[in-house]
Amino acid sequence: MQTVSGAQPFPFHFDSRHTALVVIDMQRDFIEPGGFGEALGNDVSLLAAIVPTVAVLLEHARAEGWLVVHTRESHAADLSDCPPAKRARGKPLARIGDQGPMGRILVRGEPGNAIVDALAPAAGEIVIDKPGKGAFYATRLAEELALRSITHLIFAGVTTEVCVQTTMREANDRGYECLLIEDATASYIPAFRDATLAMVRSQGAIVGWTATLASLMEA
Ligand code: TIU
Repeated sequence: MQTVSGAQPFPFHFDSRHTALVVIDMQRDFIEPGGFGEALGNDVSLLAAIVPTVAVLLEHARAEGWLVVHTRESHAADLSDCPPAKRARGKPLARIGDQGPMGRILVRGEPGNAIVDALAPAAGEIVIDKPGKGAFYATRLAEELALRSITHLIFAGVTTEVCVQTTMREANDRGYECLLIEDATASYIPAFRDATLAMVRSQGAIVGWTATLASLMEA
């Protein structure tokens, strides 16, 4: 058993054999110019800034032997898994499925849908394509975790208040103990990242814990 003493609101305990790192949506579509994130009117450099930190976390997880899960927000080429409401909303410079500089926006298999090179999944790691903001909705994630007796999830990725928070809430309702790494998550709206960190750990870890990468690595 390991303890993250510096976690908030109180120490987080976990067993490496039952722990997975879940890296949410570190895709070119959100992190590089020309993808979905920029199409929504955002400054993607805010997200690119955490790539080196997530890379250190990923190496740590691999060295510790944790299960590693990567997710990608993505849709089928025929958009059959993209609700019209999702496609219609946003501040569309371009919409999901439209042609962009990195291929069709947020469509599975297109260059822009890939995880950034620095965080590329290694052989044997789980990659979950998800049509929603949460990684449990309409995916096999719950089954993959159950098969491996995973009880604790350590989260990183983007964006904090959208796909990371949604997934963490889904996981919390399913009974997982969830820790979000503060400097390995980012938002296009930094105040929303900070608010999310505060709200997940409020009321006695109502959704879960938060900790810096340094305090995780001390554990
Ligand atoms: N727009 C935004 O902040 N996020 C998303 O659309 N998806 C994820 O968070 N991955």
